[in-house]
Amino acid sequence: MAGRRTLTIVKPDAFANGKAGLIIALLESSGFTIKAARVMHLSTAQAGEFYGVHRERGFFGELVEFMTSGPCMPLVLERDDAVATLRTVIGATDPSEAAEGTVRKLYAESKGRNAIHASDSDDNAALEAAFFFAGTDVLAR
Ligand code: 3AN
Repeated sequence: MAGRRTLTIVKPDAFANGKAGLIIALLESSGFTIKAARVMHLSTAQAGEFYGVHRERGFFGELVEFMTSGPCMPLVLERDDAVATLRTVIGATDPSEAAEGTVRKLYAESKGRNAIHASDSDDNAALEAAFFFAGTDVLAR
């Protein structure tokens, strides 16, 4: 059975554009409840570790620079079929390809500055949640 929790990050472009609250409202209106949240400014080391899987990609330096350019907000979210549902709610990586009403269609600037991250599997959701939160910082129920 698909898991009920996923990890999202409201990215620095959303903060710079004053859209963080609107994005969180859209997530809540899509049936997610917030189980953990923090506002933080990632270091270069943290951003590089989090996106380590992309280290060899041409956009890696740009991605780390962007993710460290301002505050971001990791959240643990809960609802049925959390990972797949959140991927649908955020839309395609490139906002020009994102469906109407998705977070990225509404709020992303570009493929790089794309407003939000969402875990792509239950296993990665657990790993990514542990990257940002101690177990005691995540609501148990
Ligand atoms: P998603 O975030 O939709 O899972 P991935 O896993 O393909 O997309 O890419 C991870 C992140 O890397 C994206 N959210 C985006 O910020 C960045 N990224 C992906 N492709 C590009 C690109 N061509 N140029 C700049 N940044 C990119």
